[in-house]
Amino acid sequence: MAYQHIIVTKEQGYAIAQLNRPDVLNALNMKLMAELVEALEALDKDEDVRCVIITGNEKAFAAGADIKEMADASAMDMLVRDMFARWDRIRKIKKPIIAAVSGFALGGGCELSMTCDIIIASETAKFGQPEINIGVMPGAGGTQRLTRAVGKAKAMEIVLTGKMISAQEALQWGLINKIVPVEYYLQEAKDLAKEIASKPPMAVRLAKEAVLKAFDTTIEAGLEYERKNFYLLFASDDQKEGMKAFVDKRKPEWKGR
Ligand code: DAK
Repeated sequence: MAYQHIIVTKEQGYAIAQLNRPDVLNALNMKLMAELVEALEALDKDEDVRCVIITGNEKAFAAGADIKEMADASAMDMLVRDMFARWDRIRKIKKPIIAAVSGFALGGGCELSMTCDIIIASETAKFGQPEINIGVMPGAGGTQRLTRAVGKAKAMEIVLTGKMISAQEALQWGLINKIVPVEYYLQEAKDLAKEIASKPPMAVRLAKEAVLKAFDTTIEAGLEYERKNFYLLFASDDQKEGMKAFVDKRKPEWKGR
């Protein structure tokens, strides 16, 4: 499928969706977001794909939503564009998504990375929610996901000052998983994607679902949800295969069923 603002490539077991508006630091306009959501939903249904990487380029993951596209919008325009619905669809992707971030991940770019399940950053990555500097505030999860990731004190500092934080700070504060030299950040994400793709897909899917549940439920309801997913996996061929292979001292062969 040909897209205008993203490049989708498929490798053995995983796929990469690269944001591709380099002239504007991958600013997320409506067309790019529509293409990204469409691509992610197609990859979610593709049985050959077990993990997805979203990346940008060395200079920018994404410098936020496209300010030029929003500048003259009225509240009604924003409502009618219904951008939230699109962002919500990313949250509903069942396969694991890794953000491979280098350079700027600001505003909607930072929010997009936080919507992913794992963030691998290059040493040059810079995260931030600078919306306050242009008269608004985060609108795609920045106040919620950032606060859950780094806690209230740091989230307040980032959201209220609009300052950027370095990859090192992001790592220390628990926002990202790992920092690697800029030459390797995509390779690191690919290695991780390959590793996840080698696991039983149904267990991966239900485990992702259960971890995400922790964000919007009580501990009691979350534990119950986890237990049900755990039981459900005993209905899968892969559970039988995984445990039998362990007992037989051989490598399991996953069917994804
Ligand atoms: N939008 C449009 N163009 C952008 C852009 C952006 N966010 N960021 C950069 N560009 C463009 C610049 O205008 C420039 O284009 P030309 O002037 O060459 O035509 C080109 O990219 C290169 O940028 P600079 O010349 O500024 O490059 P520098 O290295 O000097 O500076 C910078 C890099 C990242 C510090 C700077 O570009 C910058 O401050 N950019 C804006 C960052 C920002 O404020 N981001 C937050 C945007 S608001 C929602 C979903 C999402 C959102 C809201 C609602 N819903 C679901 C409802 C998200 C909102 C936002 O993200």
